[in-house]
Amino acid sequence: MSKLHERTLVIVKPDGVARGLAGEILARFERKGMSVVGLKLMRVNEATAKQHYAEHKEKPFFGSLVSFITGGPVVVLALEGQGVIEVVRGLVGPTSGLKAPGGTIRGDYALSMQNNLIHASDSLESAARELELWFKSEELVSPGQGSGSAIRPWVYSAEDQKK
Ligand code: 3AN
Repeated sequence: MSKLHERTLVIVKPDGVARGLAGEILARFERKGMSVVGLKLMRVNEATAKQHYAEHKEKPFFGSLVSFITGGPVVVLALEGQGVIEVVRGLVGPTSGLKAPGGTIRGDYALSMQNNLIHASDSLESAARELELWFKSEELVSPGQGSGSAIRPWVYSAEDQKK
């Protein structure tokens, strides 16, 4: 697949939705030049939450993590663009809102370790697994067909577009 079509999964967690920050968070990714290829507001059931956080199942905070994310609606995003997995993690910032630097989403809007507004896939493997868990294939648009297609020639150089 073209490097411009790398995809990642982002979840605006219940604290972000309840605080009315979903639009603000989405706008940051749009302004960076990324393309939205999937977007929905939904309630998460316990089974999906447990699957999503499977790597943390032995951690002491697992139960609280699952009840937190199932406790209110979330906004789920699939984003596409060059290097998006790493770039989104950079924009989101470190896990704790207390430590995340200003300028990052968590640094600007969160003051907690658990209530840190947002989840973002951390590798190609987890992005593939999480996109499949959260989106049906018909809910995602084809590569290159997401939002912002008109600005793509300005976001990417001619060299980038050959990748
Ligand atoms: P990140 O979301 O930065 O990748 P992970 O994958 O280490 O962080 O943790 C998943 C989620 O678990 C975090 N977003 C946070 O909500 C929660 N979490 C992580 N560590 C703790 C902790 N020590 N206490 C409470 N919640 C935690």
